[in-house]
Amino acid sequence: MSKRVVLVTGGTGLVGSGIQAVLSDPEVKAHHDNDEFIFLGSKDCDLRDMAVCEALFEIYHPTHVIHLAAFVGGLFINMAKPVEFYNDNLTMNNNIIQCSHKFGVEKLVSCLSTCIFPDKTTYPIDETMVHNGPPHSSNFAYAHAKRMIDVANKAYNQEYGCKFTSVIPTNIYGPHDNYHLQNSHVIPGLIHKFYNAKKNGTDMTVMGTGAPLRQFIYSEDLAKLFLWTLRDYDSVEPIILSVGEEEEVSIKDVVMAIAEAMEFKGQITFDTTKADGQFKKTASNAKLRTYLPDFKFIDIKAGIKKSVDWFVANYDIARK
Ligand code: NAP
Ligand code: GFB
Repeated sequence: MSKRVVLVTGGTGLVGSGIQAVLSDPEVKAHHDNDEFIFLGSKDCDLRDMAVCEALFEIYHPTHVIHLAAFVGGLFINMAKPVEFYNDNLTMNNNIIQCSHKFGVEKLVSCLSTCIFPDKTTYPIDETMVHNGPPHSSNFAYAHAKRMIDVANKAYNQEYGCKFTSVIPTNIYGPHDNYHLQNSHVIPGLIHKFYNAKKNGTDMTVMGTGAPLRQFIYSEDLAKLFLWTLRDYDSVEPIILSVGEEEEVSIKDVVMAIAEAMEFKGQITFDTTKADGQFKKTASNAKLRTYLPDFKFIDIKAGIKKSVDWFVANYDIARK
């Protein structure tokens, strides 16, 4: 079989680092002996610039693309920067999709998110519901930009027969996350805050009520599912990549797990004047289970312990 060149945009981030990590496992690597992976970050190329994007495809002539690159952040930056979430993501996604078609990419796997589903919905959410109504107001711009990936995939498939598909991860966490105190997602944001509180001997104030519910997938579990999607998932329809509904936890559960992993002994209070965002976005992984009934996800407490330990050991190099 001829060599495959797999371009991974956003390859230096949380998910991209997870893919790099799992590919160092000989068992996983054995499935990809014929694949050359190229992991790119924004310093290699600003994908918002079509000319830069085309030059990138001219250099590498990828046969496959895993498109992770995005303007990404948690609830609070989503509320503060809707224009960037809309413009940057729509532009990057369109550039990658157009270049993938122009340069004859055999398969493109892009990334949606369980936060893009309609806010008013029945539960559990499944893949058929992506466009069934407006998303939650807290991240409407990001959600609409991401939904256009699905629209574009179907347009290119209908007109040109392109094998462009997408996955819908739930909230992701793990090593190499973005730990920025204001802009990050909840788990890395709290890990950093607990680290500072422990170091300074202060108490902890957590934003929100702690009541919202979330499903969290460990980055390296997601990475294995991304590689499976690249190899064996051939539908244009998106597929949710998440732990099961029964794994849903509250933000308060996450706070306690991080405090335990960090051996934090101070007081923990909740600032209920701060936003909670979506109360729940419970997603079904039934479609994934029809393909991979026995896939094992790491337990959330074990995953949080690994994430905390990584941050403490790598504080100086962590993105924050
Ligand atoms: P991340 O850690 O913030 O990484 C983002 C990646 O995109 C980085 O490699 C970054 O490069 C790159 N990037 C950003 N702007 C770019 C630009 N203008 N040109 C080229 N590259 C650019 O994000 P992540 O959490 O790994 O997210 C990966 C994908 O998963 C995204 O599509 C995101 O929407 C999706 N997702 C994430 C979550 C989550 O909870 N994290 C949940 C669902 C879906 P630099 O490192 O050089 O900045
Ligand atoms: O990860 P997060 O920001 O995103 O989680 P969402 C927000 C929830 O965690 C809210 C609480 O209930 C917050 O009140 N929280 C507590 C914190 N402490 C913190 C903290 O220090 N930082 C943050 N960020 N939250 C996002 C979408 O929604 O889901 C994004 O806005 C993205 O677009 C992501 O797709 C996966 O799960 O609420």
